[in-house]
Amino acid sequence: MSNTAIHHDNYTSDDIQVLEGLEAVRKRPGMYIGTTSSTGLHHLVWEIIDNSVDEALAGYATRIEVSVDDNDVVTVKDDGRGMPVEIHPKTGVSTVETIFTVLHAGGKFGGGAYKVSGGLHGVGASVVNALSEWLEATIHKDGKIYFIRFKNGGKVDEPLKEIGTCDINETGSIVRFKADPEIFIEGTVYNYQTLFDRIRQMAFLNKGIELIFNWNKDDEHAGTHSFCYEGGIKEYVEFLDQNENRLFENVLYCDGADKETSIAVEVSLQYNTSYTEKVYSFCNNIFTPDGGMHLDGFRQTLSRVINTYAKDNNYIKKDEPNLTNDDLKEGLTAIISVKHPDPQYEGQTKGKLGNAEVRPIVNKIFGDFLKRYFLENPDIAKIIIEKAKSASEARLAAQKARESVRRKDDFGSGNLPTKLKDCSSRDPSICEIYIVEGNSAGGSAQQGRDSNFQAVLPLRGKILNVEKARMHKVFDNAEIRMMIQAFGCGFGDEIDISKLRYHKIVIMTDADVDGQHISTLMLTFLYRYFKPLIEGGYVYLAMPPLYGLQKGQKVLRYCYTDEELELAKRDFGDEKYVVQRYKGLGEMDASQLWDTTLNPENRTLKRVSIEDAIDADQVFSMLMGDEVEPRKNFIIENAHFVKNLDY
Ligand code: TSJ
Repeated sequence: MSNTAIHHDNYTSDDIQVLEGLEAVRKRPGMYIGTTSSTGLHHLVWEIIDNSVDEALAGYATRIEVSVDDNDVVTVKDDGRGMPVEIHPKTGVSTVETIFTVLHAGGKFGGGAYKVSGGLHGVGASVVNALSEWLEATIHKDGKIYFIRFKNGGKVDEPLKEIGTCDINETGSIVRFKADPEIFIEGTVYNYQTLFDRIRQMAFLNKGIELIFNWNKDDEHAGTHSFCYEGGIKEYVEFLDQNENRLFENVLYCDGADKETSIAVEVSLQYNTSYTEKVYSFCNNIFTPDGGMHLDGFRQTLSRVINTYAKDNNYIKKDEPNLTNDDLKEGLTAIISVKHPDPQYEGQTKGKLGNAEVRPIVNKIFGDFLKRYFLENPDIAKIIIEKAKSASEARLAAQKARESVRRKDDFGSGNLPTKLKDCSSRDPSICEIYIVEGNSAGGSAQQGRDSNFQAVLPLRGKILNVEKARMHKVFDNAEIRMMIQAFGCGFGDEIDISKLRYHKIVIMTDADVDGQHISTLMLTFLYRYFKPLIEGGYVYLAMPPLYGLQKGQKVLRYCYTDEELELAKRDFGDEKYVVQRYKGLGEMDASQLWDTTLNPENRTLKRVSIEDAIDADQVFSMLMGDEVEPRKNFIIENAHFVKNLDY
């Protein structure tokens, strides 16, 4: 029987639909939250937070507190109006109960304002309820405190009741829930960094809202963080550029709204001395990794206004070509954030904003602002134009350099670098290339490998730090040229994965700080010039053992971590052995290297994946700073563990 039926007599078929709804969610959770992995678990938190953010965007809440307790219970609390408690005319039960038991009911109770919930990830609070072991809501409203509790995937446990009184001015909603471990295959443990990053991002994207994050666990992250940015996305750009040298002091910022469509637009931007761009677009607080109409409008306008100004002021002569979008990208950091009452997301992964009406609105709001800003700040206009002109010149020089590199090395002719010890198979799906630090390790790898499908490319010393170098410099580097030739798939914008010669690119370095530095440089290089290879999951880190338990010449056992060593020591009882610490790959002979690091039967590979472009970019510029510790952590955290990989 429908759980709503117990609250009124004449229930209709609509009410039975209610319970079926939540059961459908439990039956096919993937349909509602995409995945029941850790990502899906975190979606539950986003969904609940989004409701509070909506209340804040509507102007009624200013403070949102998110807490995670030791037992993986999440609490979200806001100081808004408090969820409506009166009987809902359609369902005959309280509106709050309806919100938690009717699929997609959330959006229908709001009034007019933009809804974050119900957007790309928004599935409604009822989905969270359906996928929770239990869920409680406490509401402060009209001087009264109300409470309702659900259990076992959304069944009413305690119907809504008044449990006390409070000051008439004290209003708000508190939702606590425990995700259902029967649904979430990877468990219900939350990731600190994931929550931290998203909560901070929400604070950047919604200026003036205070977001508090309590991590009430007994670990190294324990504590409270409060995020509140009066400058909003202006401060977001400052944050993204904290490790960069800005070209001028102020961040450009504008906002505006189109009355007719209720579309609101915010843009902030700054230029720095680097050669890469960090431009991120959002709709309704959701990152749109594939851009869309808001991003198109931004780029069109930037180009149009800058070129018009440059021609009018004789920075570009009448017969000279315009600055291109590529010229304007170098060193650009920008956020484009739009709010839309009815967003349409397009593309395979729904990562692109499709609403065509957004583009002219961005053109108008950002264009009017930028024209005026340049008139009032000609010195800044000059700095930006000169940066773009120098990018344009460098691009022409790089073009020539690329062409000469291509000719010299015969890229695309199938010629391979002499240092490459190739494999005999020509089936890329089984071929692997080990990129090995140092010549001696390269020698062991060459002898130890299975040359049917494993190629080895030894690199000498540290490859160029590509983050700080322009493209033509990058291609002057011999080690980098060898990699490009060996991969065979082109580079940059011209990558053709179907030509990639190896479906596993394995970076193999010593397990020391130097080795980690080289891995980082390699990943930066691949990230900048071979992004599709990382996105496609073709890049791995080899995991050589740290220790060997040796008896005479024989290695009894290899250990890959300190914990493993401790366990191994306990297992050995009376056996006599010495612990050998491998300082470098070169200390292992060919057969040891095969046994531990190359043989697909025994080895451990970590697949490198970049899930979030923003974080990755941040990480990469952070990595290029002087601190060793964050670099180390990156390598460890971003390499996803894949043991005995066999696909
Ligand atoms: F839905 C939910 F459970 F996910 C949830 C909603 C969770 C949390 C933590 C907060 C909220 C929420 C909902 N916070 N504030 C509101 N506001 C309303 O639902 C509300 C209140 C009053 C009126 C009104 O017209 O008087 C309208 C709305 C939408």
